[in-house]
Amino acid sequence: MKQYLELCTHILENGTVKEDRTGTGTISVFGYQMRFDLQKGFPLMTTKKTAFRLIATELLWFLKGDTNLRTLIQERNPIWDEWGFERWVTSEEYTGPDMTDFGRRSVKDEQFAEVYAQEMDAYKRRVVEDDVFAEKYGNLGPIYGKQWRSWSTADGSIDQIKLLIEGLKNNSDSRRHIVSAWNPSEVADMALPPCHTMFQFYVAEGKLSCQLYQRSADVFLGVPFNIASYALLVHLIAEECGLEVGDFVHTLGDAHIYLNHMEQVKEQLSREPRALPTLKLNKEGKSIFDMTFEDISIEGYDPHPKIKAPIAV
Ligand code: THF
Repeated sequence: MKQYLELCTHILENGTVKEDRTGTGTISVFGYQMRFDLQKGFPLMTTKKTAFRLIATELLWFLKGDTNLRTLIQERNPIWDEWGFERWVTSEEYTGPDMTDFGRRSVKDEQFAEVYAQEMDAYKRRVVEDDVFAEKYGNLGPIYGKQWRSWSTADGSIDQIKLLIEGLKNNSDSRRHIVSAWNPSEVADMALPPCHTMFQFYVAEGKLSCQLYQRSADVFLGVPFNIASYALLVHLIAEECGLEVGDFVHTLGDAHIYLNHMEQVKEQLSREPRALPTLKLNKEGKSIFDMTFEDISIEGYDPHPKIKAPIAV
């Protein structure tokens, strides 16, 4: 994953320090592109241990059209917790301890971190146990799953993934194999407007390639997930369409390293990349919409140890 380490170095050498929505501060560049040949192995970070299970269960959640946190909580996937929790603690109904700015405060203040952990626990338990609560506060709004599988129109909805698969099967040379998650009329209702905003597929010589335009890229925590997630998507769609995998092209808009991730990035840059793992799919006639995590595995993954970092909310 030389490409990823080069991105980090490029930002450190050429980036501008800027304020951001979360108040954490970043160093960023605007516009960058990486390319991963998926024939050469599965692009899961080898310079830090990366939780493939979380990446795969998130992608399957998107593909099922699900936008409720309940499913992820049941799968022990915590990566969207903060965004559901934020909706709950900023609502009129919430009457517990003050959770203003919980992301940053929980890093700085140990006592607060404990109260926060308790509130988060209670929130997650309620999303799993209470249907009415889950409907209201487990729901992240019309994020990826909704836009991919049921983009609202005046007289119904559009299943972009189904159309994509049909298009690839029936008219592979088309230049319109596009899926958009950025729906301007619904952005305001989303817990977080989509970071990976649109992608395009391309077929040549029996190989399926994909390019993603990502408007905002959290380079240390998000990008390793995003690369592996789209690589997995290419494998799934290729399998469905009887194609080999080609390239994943990753185009970034605001590519930033949070200032509280600097030490972690430098640690990662000091490490030597290792051989990439391989992906195994056990599809057996299942549609990609019915696949579960048990049908997907990673072999030969031997990364350097995990590097911890706080997520900006
Ligand atoms: N918000 C921010 N600030 N960055 C993001 O990358 C991001 N996402 C999704 C939505 N909002 C975002 C959520 N994706 C982790 C990774 C990806 C996430 C959210 C969190 C994370 O904390 N990873 C840690 C721990 C994982 C583990 O438990 O093993 C890691 O070390 O990788 C971008 O799409």
